[in-house]
Amino acid sequence: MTHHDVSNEELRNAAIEVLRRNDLGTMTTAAPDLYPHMWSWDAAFVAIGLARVSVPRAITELRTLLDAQWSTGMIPHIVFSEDEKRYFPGFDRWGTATAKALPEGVKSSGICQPPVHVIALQHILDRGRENGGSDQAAAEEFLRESFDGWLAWHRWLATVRDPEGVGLVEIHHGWESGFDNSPRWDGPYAAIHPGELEPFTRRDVLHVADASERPDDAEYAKYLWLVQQMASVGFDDQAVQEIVDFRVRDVFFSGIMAASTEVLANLAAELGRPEEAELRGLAERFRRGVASTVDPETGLARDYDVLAGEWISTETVSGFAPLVAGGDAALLSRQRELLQGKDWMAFPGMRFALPPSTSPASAAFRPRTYWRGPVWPFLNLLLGWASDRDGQADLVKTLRSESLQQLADLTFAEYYEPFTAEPLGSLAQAWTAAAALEWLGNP
Ligand code: 9WN
Repeated sequence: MTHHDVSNEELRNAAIEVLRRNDLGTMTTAAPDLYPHMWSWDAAFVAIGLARVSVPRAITELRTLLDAQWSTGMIPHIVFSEDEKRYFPGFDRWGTATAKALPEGVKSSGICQPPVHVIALQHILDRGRENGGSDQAAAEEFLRESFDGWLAWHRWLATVRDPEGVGLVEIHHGWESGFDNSPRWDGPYAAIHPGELEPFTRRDVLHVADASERPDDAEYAKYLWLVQQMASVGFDDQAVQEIVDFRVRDVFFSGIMAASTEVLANLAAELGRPEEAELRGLAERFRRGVASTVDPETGLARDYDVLAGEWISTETVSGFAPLVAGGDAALLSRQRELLQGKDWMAFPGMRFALPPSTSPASAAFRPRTYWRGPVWPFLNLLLGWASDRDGQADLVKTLRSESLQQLADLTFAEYYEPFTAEPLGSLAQAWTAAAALEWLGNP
């Protein structure tokens, strides 16, 4: 099936329509049915897409998210809308209402997601400056207004989540990675044996065509067990780290941390802020941390299981964290070769030359199951952004043209089967539409 009859204008209009339908006014839901709330890293990508349509609306998206920032500096992974019914676990089940750091009047989860936000802020500034006038003024005002919030967020990650300064962010739930049921986490989850769990009924499986596209029930019990553990200590950072059954240094999260902190350092420089040097140092620390995980044999970056004391070697797209982080030229060039090689973008028979979440060459590969194989469009946009930063015009061109063909089916699916391009998970997913808008550029 090809979609070459779809014009860029049709694609753009359809993507705008998806964002409009997910728009609750001051937040965009991640998807209409499956995810009726705001998700942290989705919101960053959504802001990138919105900035192509309306700079003020893009600013509103990031402002809503930042308004939910905890007093510790953490930006929560879900900001709940008033929709109580469709998503589980909702605000009540999270048990964050009594957490000391939750701001008054905010309903959020108690964990975080990768810090893509400052990269989105830079996109908003770029669009504002291209447009000039009131868009430019609003974007620059938002930078001044929000800088301290982003600074607190990055400092929280660098201290609370990397207390030893190894340059890797420690996560306490697979959900914090954004790669929920990736084979990356099979080892750490295998070691978790949930204690007594409050009863629950899943709702996510009601919103997809086939339950096998989602994590299974045993996986869900572990996800909820970790939430219950954190709630039992009031989501206190120190206490959580002491008791939680999942402690992993997440290399892809750390790669985003490195890239995003470098952008924040640039913004600090622009504002003449004294924190510039501190931020440059942090970006370098995380770039090195990411590079230090690379398996010399496979060339892929690895996560580290703190509780088991071992490296996690899987063939997932997170192995390309150095490409996001930036840094050492030799490492990056080897990684680009791998990415474009036969186990990834050039795997035989794939519908588009786009990296699947897990390599089809891996025994862990499942073509239709969530983070175990399907292609996730927002990730390709992130890889494109980093490649553009590093002057890799050819790679950007390939990622862009393949992505635009994939997205021309106009379903804006959450993820796609790599060989058939079947749209999977939720349709009308906001960050997929946003990726289309950003790839298209200005009309
Ligand atoms: C849990 C919203 C989010 C994404 C994640 C994706 C999925 C949630 C879920 O959906 O996670 O946070 O319920 O499965 O894995 O990356 O941010 O789109």
